Amino acid sequence: MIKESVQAFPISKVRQDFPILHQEVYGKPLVYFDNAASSQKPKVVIDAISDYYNQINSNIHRGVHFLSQQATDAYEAARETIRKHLNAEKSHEIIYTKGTTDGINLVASSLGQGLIKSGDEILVSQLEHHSNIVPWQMLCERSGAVLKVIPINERGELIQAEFEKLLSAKTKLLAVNHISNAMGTINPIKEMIQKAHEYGAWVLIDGAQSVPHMAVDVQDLDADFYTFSGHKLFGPTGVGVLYGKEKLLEMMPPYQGGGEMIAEVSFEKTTYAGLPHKFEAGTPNIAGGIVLAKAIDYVNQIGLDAIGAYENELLHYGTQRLKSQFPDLRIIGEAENKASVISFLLGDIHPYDVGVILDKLGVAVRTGHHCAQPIMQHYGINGTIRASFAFYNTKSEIDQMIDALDRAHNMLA
Ligand code: C6P
Repeated sequence: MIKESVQAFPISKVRQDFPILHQEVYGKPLVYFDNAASSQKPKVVIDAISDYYNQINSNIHRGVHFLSQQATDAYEAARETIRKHLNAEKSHEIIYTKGTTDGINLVASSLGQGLIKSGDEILVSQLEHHSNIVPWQMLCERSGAVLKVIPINERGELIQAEFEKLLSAKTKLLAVNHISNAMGTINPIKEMIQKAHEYGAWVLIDGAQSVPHMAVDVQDLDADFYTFSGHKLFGPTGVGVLYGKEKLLEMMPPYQGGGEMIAEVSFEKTTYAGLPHKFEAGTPNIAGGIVLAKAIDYVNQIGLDAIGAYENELLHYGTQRLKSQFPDLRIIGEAENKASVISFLLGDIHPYDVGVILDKLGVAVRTGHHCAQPIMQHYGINGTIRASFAFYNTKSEIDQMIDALDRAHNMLA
């Protein structure tokens, strides 16, 4: 029996939209708590993929024929849906990518072609996913720029006083996530962007974990770049978005060369297309872009405020149940402002062993370092067990996880 939320979130109706949730694994009802890794897809999204291939599949921007026009129109209409969703000013500030990692690499690679130089400083934080560390390290190696790291406190929050100390006239870029995937910390990015701008630095926000759970307004935040992945936003894999301010994107050289991104090619000289095509070389993930807009429409129909409030309720219920059930449980990351992610350790049991038992009892969690090894180094651990909730999860599922953890604890402690 699914418990309805006290705020009357339409959970029963929502769950009907996700066919994959209604199955058993190893004879137990599936509980999917690995949403931070990749979320499940509503039927409208799944259907839209087959509609695209059944009805309008064709290459875009280059055909005069009917199907190509249809596909181009749908792809560009989807770009406009994404623009509205992020409240970007112009639709050519929306660049389609393969995902968050691709968006960050695009910016790092482009800025690395002379816009970031030896002696410049790039600020990242100890909370970052490897995708928001390694591309900057590679850029530093190539350019002679220096990487600086904003430290965290014991609750897993960025230490703002340390951040301010690191800012200087040398700071060229701040690259920080909106929400930490490993611990769920929500960072005060609006204030951080404002402070970085006081020193003339550009700011890239890794929005992989925020866009699925909260409304994002890039103009209100004044972010220079904001990037996310479709597959965490209830859309397809292999597609994502990089928002960039027009004046920066105009100034930046292309990331990759090829078809689509040119104005004219000759062996003597090639000129590049304008935005957004300058950054979209080759045939893109056309179905992915179109269907991502369907996922955005779906989420907006439910409402991101309602989603955020419901997920917050799950976070508090889950945290309270875990703490009261297991005296030897340690939560890693207890930020005051936190998204629906609980990372924890059960006594001194290895997270992997717990994950394997939970799986056999139908509960899908992620174990390990979550591609955020610097966080694990901070806490002196190798990894955690991570339960990450989405709006189709329920308190009854949390109860099923607690029962499964109880079994694991009895077997392994
Ligand atoms: N985090 C997780 O289980 P891609 O792979 O490009 O879609 O997203 C990379 C990425 C970047 N930043 C953050 C904050 C992320 O959480 C992720 C993906 C997954 O936490 C897979 S490691």
